[in-house]
Amino acid sequence: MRFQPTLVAASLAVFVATAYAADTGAPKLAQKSSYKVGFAQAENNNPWRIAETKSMQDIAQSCGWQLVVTDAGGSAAKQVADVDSMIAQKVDLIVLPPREEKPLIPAVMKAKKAGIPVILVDRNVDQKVAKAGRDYVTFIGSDFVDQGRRAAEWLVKATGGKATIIELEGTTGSSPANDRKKGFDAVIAKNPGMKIVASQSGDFARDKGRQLAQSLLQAHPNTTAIYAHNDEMAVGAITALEAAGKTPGKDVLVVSIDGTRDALTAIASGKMGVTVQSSPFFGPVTCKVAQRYAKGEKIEPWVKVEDKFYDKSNAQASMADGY
Ligand code: GYE
Repeated sequence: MRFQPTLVAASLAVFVATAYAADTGAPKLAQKSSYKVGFAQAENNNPWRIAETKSMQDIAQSCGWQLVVTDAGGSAAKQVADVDSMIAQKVDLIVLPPREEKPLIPAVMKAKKAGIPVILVDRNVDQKVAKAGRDYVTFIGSDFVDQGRRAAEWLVKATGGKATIIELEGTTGSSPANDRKKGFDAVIAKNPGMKIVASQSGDFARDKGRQLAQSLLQAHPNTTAIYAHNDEMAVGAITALEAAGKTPGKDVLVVSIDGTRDALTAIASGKMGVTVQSSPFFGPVTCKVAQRYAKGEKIEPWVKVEDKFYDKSNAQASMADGY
């Protein structure tokens, strides 16, 4: 038989059309007075995650949720297994902060197949593969690209456009690490006097951030600024700077993202420059979105969380925002 490109194209079009016609979108949520809700936390090893888990637990009762919380302990594979067990328990709704963008997609798809709606909170999945409205309800979270941009814009001003920068990246393959890098690096690239001399992952963890900063400072002793993708690594970097005999805030400026109490304290005392807020308090907004969804409302694909900015002028007064 001769190869017939038009026939191939036509049958492909029919196949694609059928696949989409059969797809009725993210599973619905019934209107009930009580729901079994699974919250599959990625890890609970830092103040941000602990505050997020607590926010879910705090809202559970008033939202009519019987909450099942799991802790993947920093393993995407364990998080997939946790979602699996929630599906087996037939929860009504799964609230998921996907540790990494790609590995959690099969879990989202499996829940969809089982007829269980998934709301993504705090981190997103790869948008080229899974889509809000079609595969999961929505993504509730911050604009990470913008966070990185805001941190960089402050640094440009504070240094007069001249800096030798070390970047401490978050968890490899996670949406906040990817996007916080994108936003920051784009602003720096426009400033010829600013150079990122090293950029590596410290996994969003304080001690890994400290160790990484220590070795990068040895390799680049002329560093004048450190950009950490979260406050825990920034606090680790401050410890590394002090151990290296440098004065954080004077010899080396530190900028970061989150708004933890330790970061606000470091800003107030001059050891840290600024932090862009990234709120972990997802309980109330997730409850509202779930209620709207159960009513049959169309949910926007991205429920954006607005973030504040903390610097020397407001860090002390904002201490109550910290966690
Ligand atoms: O910045 C970090 C946490 O996913 C937005 O993850 C979140 C980030 C947050 O471990 O501290």
